Amino acid sequence: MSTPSWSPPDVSQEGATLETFILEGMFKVDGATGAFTSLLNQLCLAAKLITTRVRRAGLADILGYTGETNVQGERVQKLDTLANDLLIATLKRRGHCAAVATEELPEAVFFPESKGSYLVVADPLDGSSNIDVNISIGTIFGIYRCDRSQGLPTTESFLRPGSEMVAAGYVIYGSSTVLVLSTGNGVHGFTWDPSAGEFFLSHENIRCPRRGNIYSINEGNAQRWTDGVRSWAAHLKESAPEQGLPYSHRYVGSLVADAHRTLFKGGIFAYPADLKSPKGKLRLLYEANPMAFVFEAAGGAATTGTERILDVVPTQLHARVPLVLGSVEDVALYQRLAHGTTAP
Ligand code: AHM
Ligand code: MG
Repeated sequence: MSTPSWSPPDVSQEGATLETFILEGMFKVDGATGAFTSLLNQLCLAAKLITTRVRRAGLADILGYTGETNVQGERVQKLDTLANDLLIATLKRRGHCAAVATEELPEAVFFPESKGSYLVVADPLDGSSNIDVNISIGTIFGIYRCDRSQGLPTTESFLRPGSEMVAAGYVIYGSSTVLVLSTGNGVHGFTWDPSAGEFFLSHENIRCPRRGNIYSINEGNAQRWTDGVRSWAAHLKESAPEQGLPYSHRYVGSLVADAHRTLFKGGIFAYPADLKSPKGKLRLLYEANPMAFVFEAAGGAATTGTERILDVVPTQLHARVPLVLGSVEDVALYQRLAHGTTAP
């Protein structure tokens, strides 16, 4: 069975903050203007501000609901709103971000005064239902380039496949806060040091094992699954040690937490379409695409079951999609048993 395959940073990387890492990456690109670096730094600042609020949530009276309902029909938690506002305010500064679309808002937010050529998509606080009970939550983000020769971006500017992203990542507010980032070339993890007020490189070149032994799915939905998904889940519970079965089951109910574990330990996370959510539950732009980008860059895979997530062309900002991601062999097995396909 595969074991986690990242190595600790080598001595030369000790003391590398996220900002240093991003800046040194920029120096390697001929003609880089610094705009992308500056935008990543703003996202890093948003992560710092949100983690500070999350860590103080119980003390600062910002747990609980606002009394409003968001565009997804879900009750809005106070921290959801705070994280959304912080992210947008941070991205508005410096002028590199032309527009941002988030899970919390019905429409994208445009910055007409910006000359920037990047679009950001984000789930500012994923796993909201876990906020009040001290379970890991997170922020998920993706970045696209935006062609300003056509003038200001529009909502349609966001309706592009995830394969066009130039960077994506997430922040997990867990037992420590870790920011995982990919600009397409490798995936790196940075751990928040509250005493220094910095993210330090802690997981260089993360690789998702080719196969794992954990499956992650909301088993309470089993009666709503298709026969294919049920057969796949039943297979993973068979007693066949020679085939590495049965798998263990783990399900936090925060995508960032379930995906983060899957990225490091391997195995599979699945939120398939079911009778209650015929198009899947998770959002293509804010959750599925950034995670798929990270998993592919780490040597893993992400699929709807029949199509590569990063190839799906969104028809609307808040489109939902079935999401299955993890180790390449586990994802391939899912596609075969649940959908009878080997694609992609
Ligand atoms: P959220 O973005 O409103 O927090 O909802 C998304 C969450 C994911 O983090 C998680 O994977 C999923 O919803 C859990 O759903 P369920 O409770 O149906 O298992
Ligand atoms: Mg979410």
